[in-house]
Amino acid sequence: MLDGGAPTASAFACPTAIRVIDSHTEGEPTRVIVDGWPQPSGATMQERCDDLRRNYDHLRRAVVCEPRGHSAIVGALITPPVNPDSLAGIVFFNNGTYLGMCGHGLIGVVRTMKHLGRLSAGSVQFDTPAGTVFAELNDDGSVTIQNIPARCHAIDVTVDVPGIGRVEGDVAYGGNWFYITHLAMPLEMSNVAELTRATQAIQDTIDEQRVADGAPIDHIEVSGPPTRADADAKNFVLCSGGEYDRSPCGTGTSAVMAARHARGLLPFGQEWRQESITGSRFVGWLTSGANGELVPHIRGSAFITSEATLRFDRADPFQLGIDPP
Ligand code: PYC
Repeated sequence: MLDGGAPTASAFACPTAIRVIDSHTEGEPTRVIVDGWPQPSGATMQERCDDLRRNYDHLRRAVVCEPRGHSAIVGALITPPVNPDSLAGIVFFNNGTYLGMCGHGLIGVVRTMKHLGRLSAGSVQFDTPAGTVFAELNDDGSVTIQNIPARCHAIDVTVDVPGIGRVEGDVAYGGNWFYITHLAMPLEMSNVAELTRATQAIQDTIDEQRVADGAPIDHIEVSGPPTRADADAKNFVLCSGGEYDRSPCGTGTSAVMAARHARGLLPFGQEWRQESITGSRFVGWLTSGANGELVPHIRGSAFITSEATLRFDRADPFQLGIDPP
């Protein structure tokens, strides 16, 4: 049931069927859980996320990892809202962990809810572990989201990465934590394996050292010149599960805008056109919150790709997914 309800299965049991709707947002997949997953407990979205991590993590793996999923899928569990004005709560997760917020995923959820007849044009509010976010379905089918406030934590942070050398970058928060850097490598699909290796080496080094006062960086974003004439920059984003984002990354675009604002390069209201490694694009801009916060807005499009019932056969040795390498 999309809008929640009482737990229907005990922890560590796997339901025999979970219904999902898949979409992609600018190339990056989202799998919305429609039915069959027991609701987590908790009065806040963070408590619900903690409960999922403690008691239902096997379902995260079963739903997004092989053989029923793949490493690029971001799952979205819809819960009842925690704020009376919200339509629903959402907990996002990937092949490795849970996400505070997910920009492409929120656009996918909105498109999925429209597909289910649960949402029409106009602004709607959702609760996430990172905070309350807003989304609007536009007349042309695109979706504009208003993220939680972003902030730049530190600029020009150097990291000495074994095998790569010294890299320099900014640390910013956009619903997830990003280290935003530039590398002398082409941002092309043919170079994804090399980019993945380099960004994973940066993430591993950051994990080992107390970089930027120990900011909990879990995404590495490489920024470079755009390929498209209608973009300002192109990126490659390594996500917290070790997979790269096919979209321009909504939380990453939010973090980049905060870093550029801190450098005096992006005034409020000016568009930032972010191209992804796959050539797709988000258009973002910042507005000022009531207390001067940097409020990111991101526009992009999602498309439904399938409606499916995932089956979990008790005799299946891979009922709970294959362990990632
Ligand atoms: O769009 O924010 C995003 C995102 C995070 C991880 C994958 N996509």
